[in-house]
Amino acid sequence: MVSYAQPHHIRKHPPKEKTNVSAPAPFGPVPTPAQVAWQQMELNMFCHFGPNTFTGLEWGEGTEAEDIFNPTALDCNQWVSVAKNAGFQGIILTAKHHDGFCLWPNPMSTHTVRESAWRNGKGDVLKELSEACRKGGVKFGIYISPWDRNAPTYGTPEYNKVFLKTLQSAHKHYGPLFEQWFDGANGEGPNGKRQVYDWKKFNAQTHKLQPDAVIFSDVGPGCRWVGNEEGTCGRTCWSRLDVEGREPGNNAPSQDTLNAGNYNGACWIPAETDVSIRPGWFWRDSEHPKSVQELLKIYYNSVGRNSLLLLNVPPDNRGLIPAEDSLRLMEFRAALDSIFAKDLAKVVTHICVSNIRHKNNPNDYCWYNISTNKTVYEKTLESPEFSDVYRYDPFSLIYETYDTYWATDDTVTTAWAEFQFDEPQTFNRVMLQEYIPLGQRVEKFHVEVEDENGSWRTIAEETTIGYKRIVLTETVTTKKVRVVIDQSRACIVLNRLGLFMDRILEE
Ligand code: FUL
Repeated sequence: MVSYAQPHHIRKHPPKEKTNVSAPAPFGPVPTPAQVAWQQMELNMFCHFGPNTFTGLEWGEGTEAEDIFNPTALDCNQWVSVAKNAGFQGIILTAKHHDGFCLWPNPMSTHTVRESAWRNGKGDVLKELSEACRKGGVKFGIYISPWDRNAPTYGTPEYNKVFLKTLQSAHKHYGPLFEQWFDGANGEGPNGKRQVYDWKKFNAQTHKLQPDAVIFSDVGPGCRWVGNEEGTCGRTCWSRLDVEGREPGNNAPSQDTLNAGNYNGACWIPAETDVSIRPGWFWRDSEHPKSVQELLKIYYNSVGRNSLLLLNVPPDNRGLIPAEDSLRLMEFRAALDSIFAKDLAKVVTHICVSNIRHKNNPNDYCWYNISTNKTVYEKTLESPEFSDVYRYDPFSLIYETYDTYWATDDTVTTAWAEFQFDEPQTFNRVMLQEYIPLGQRVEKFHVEVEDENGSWRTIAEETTIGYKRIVLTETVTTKKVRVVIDQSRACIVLNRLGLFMDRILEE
């Protein structure tokens, strides 16, 4: 066996730009830095908690006595430690659900923790959780439902002012927030009327008070609902959406559109997949968490399809994440680690690509042609030039540094990258990432492997990649794998290619 150093040991830092090759121009709408940071979180925890935790309802009436809310052992540090150990980057809490009950002493309401018996009306869940998150290094976000079945002004123009002040009271005291979650539900209030929401003002004030908070709703503007609550993002998923003339709720794009995005959508509004670990959003004694297998499927169908997974883990009536959920999350984490901790692509010995962005680079110093009829560039780990730096190096595909990528010439929208190994590798997951700060480009690709007889076989054909795509394949053992980008809407800009073996959901 040939011994070689693993490339990520050789080059710890992102390559510096050594040539004067210009970077690819952005294609279409692109994410803001806050949207990129949000997407990189990948896995967040949702906490539905409030009067429903004590009544067993999914949608409270708004008439529940405040005293119903009385967790006996609330400990937000426990929520944070469960979240951290499970690998969640952020927590989003239902600060106010449709029943109107506020988990903080909102001055605009008389239906809050302040009016409850819990801690003699001195408790504040938003304060405790935001502090626990800060201490634990987990980002904090809130869900504040515009629909309010308790607010007396609901259904009148006055309510929009009350709601703006409600937002303000939460945004001013418990930030920084990484996400503001707006539900589109728009039912009747206590007087039987529906509200005409002033979304423009809700969003503008949120941006002003919490500039880094990505705003979730059916239509963004920061991120969008994935169109279902089953944990399934579209197999084709564009992070682009047309929202002109649209609003959350009844006037939202169709659920299919939310699931797949719009091919030519004018705005960058990536999909967020919200789903509960249990059948309901709120805790109930009679319900139990999903299996690790189900959670893994959800992970592949969300994070693995260019979406972020917001997994709801509801605290119980003690104010704690139940042991069975936290155990399940630890099993889920162990499963993810068993699959993704070892990236087989990193033991690659040769990477060949059909094109590399190199025009204006007169020396073309570390690549040479290995094919007569195609322009193919190759660099091996043994080659002395390996430590040379090159900005659009296909070896960027195996480095975890986010801002380095393999890119093709501007006119090249079909290309392939071939990975060769000294020893056969066995895998069934192919992970790809586009460098989304420059937009989303790929619309068709496939994966091929070479068998022992030297013939190539296609093991997967897919459409979009986006921030992250994990392709599920049969289990293959091979010394050569090729990712072929069949169609891209502009030159190809890929920053990761990983190969993994999943022995838990082997299909
Ligand atoms: C829905 C709400 O109506 C549910 O109660 C839950 O909060 C879910 C996350 O969003 O639209």
